[in-house]
Amino acid sequence: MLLPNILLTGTPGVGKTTLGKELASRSGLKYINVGDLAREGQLYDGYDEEYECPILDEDRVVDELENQMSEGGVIVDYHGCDFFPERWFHIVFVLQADNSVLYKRLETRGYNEKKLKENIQCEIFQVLYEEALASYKEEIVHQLPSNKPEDLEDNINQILKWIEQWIKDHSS
Ligand code: DAT
Repeated sequence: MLLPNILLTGTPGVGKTTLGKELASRSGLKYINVGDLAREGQLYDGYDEEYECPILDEDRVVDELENQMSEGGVIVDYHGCDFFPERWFHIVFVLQADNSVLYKRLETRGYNEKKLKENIQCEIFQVLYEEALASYKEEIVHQLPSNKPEDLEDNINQILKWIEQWIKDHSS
């Protein structure tokens, strides 16, 4: 059976992991968190002194994922989307949260003032939405609100329906 690949992107803290894991458990698709994958495989290319974090080796991440992505049925979660091959994804969701909601979530994570400010600005300027529109066909890019538990439930139901329809359309 053919299965679609789904990209979940958006500013850190918008709820990609929460949605991705729940969606995977309810759909049977496989969930991949690119941050975790990079950490486990040490897929890094240097260290960013200013942001005090390792720099992702995007080419190695793509190589690492290629086989699974060609098989299909993968949900990918990452706060960036311009380095994945466009052909990988059948649909792209950009999660969005209100500033005050996102601020609280990132504060709880213990982000420092600079990191907090930059991530909030990233959300205000819709950086990830613009990046998604520049990287994928406009008609497959969708914004999803991700402020409250009801949003999570709505998003899951909506995506499950989309998956079901995609499978129907691609069987035969
Ligand atoms: P991300 O993977 O985008 O960094 P996350 O899934 O770790 O984000 O979520 C960050 C926090 O927000 C976490 O404590 C769970 C909470 N959260 C996520 N989606 C939510 C929603 N729709 N309603 C309420 N809280 C949510």
